[in-house]
Amino acid sequence: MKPLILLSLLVLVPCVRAQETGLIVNTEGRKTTSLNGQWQVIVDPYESGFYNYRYQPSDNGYFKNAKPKNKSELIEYDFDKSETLKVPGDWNTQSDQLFFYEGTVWYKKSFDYQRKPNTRVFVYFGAANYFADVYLNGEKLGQHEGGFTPFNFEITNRVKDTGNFLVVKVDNKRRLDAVPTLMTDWWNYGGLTREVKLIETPQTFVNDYFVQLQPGSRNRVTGWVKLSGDKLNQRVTVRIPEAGVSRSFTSNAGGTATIDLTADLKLWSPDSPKLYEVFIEAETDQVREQIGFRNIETRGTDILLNGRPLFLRGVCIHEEAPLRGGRAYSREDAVTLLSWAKELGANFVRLAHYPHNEFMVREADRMGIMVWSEIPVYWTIQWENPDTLKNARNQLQEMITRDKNRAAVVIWSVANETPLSDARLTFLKNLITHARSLDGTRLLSAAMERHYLNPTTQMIDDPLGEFLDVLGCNEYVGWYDGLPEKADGLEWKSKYQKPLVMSEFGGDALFNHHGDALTRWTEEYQESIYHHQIAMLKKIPFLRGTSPWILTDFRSPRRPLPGIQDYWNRKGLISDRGEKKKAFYVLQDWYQEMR
Ligand code: GCB
Repeated sequence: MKPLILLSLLVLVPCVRAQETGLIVNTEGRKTTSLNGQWQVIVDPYESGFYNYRYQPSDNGYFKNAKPKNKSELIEYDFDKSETLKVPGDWNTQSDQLFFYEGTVWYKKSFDYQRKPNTRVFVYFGAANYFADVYLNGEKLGQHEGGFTPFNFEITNRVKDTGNFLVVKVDNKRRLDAVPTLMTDWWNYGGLTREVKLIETPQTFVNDYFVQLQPGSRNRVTGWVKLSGDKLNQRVTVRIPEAGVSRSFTSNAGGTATIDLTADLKLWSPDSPKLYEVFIEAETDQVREQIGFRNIETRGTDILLNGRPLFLRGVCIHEEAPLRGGRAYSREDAVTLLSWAKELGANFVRLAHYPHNEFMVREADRMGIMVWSEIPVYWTIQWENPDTLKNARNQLQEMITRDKNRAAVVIWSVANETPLSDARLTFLKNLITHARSLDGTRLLSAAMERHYLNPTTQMIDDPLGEFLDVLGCNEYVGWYDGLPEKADGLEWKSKYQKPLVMSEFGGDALFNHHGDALTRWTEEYQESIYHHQIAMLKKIPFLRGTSPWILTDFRSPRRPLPGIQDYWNRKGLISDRGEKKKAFYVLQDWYQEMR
């Protein structure tokens, strides 16, 4: 082989991908250094910081953060003289020029870091939408695909005491083969949308763990602890002091200890969201965490929490920042959104249409709100593309890895409104099997479509239903499908003896826009949809939950109607300014009745 060919082959070898050391869970419970704040950015619509003029990857791109070494040297960028953007945060709502921007933005943050001897250091990203190429001190650490899940890279041997520069190329161009694909009904907020931090760990540390009640049991806690490092064979202790538990296990040569213990526990529920302080202690590391214990299962058409049938009084939520708009990312955002859901009378939220930031699930744990969490397998994915499947599996895995110890999470959902085909069924079955192999303690669902058997009968018989624990169904009777009264004469049938969650219904209303109940976009029209829907829903014998669309108005490029939508989907029960619409109170009354 000619040296030149060999060289070009070497260049094509993919760099390390994220997660090779394993996604680190519970970052709040570890020693971290925040890299949040202002980052210097270069907007690069042609990706000239990445490709040369022949559109070949350049080895001298912006990630080098180069400076002219003398007055004659030509360098056409300068991070230090560039604008800044706040991290976490989307770029669209931080700069008017970037409002509709879809493409590449380079982010740079300089930092010093004195690593303690015998420690390891990782850089952790809560999320970057959509594709991230990450470099430290001019060298590539790796890349990550998927806009809503965390990833980390080890930098132990690369981080210097002073003068580090971390550069991230974030690209949010939509792609036909991506997850989600080209068409969505939400804003494609780009950027480092969640927190960025450094995590320092001992040489061998507790990388991940799964500590949950065994399905069907009230007192048996099972799971595993996974160590990362070179001293993998260790004694691992799980302590729950409040429950008088301290049990030790031994990790195997691969660093995994299997956990199995019994404890007298007060179970977690929305009425009593009990969380225990749990200590996971290895010989070389320890992590502390708040964990709730509860059982969620189905029997026939019932959903049982801790053995008791319940109705999921829910609402859908997008990760849209309350009041200020843009991507939500903070604990305060989570508390505001979930408090509104509570005020509505909800004991359940559907976090649409992708994994939300970790504060949402942690606050849901504290506030006693059950969660449906999903991946953006939305509308028309490339079902036959193996890379698309790999990507969806990876996003699913990262979501489950991050949130599997949250009692609040009761449902993993694998898809939203995906059109029937054999290829789609194969794809989704693969995801379901994968989810079950990672976590056998949650219910699996998907938001399916339904069809009319005749003008007054809605039928749920999507073949996917066979593989789900809970049937999810979106319907827009009264909005896309007839007028609100149409709901009155509808009967619902299902092929499956399984619980149904009506995972979406609703219609748009501009806050304070009034008219009669047949005038589109008015609060009265939306209110009327809710009245007719609730009357219809009450008659569905196998209905065990509802999550109408949606808690608050959210930005969508598909919604241009001037004076009404102005690029907002107005199906919120609450406006983008926090004002409650009439329908909010209709649902609140029903949920009050259902308690
Ligand atoms: C749906 C989608 C949701 C949309 C909603 C709408 O069925 O699942 O993402 O935003 O309808 O408002 O049309």
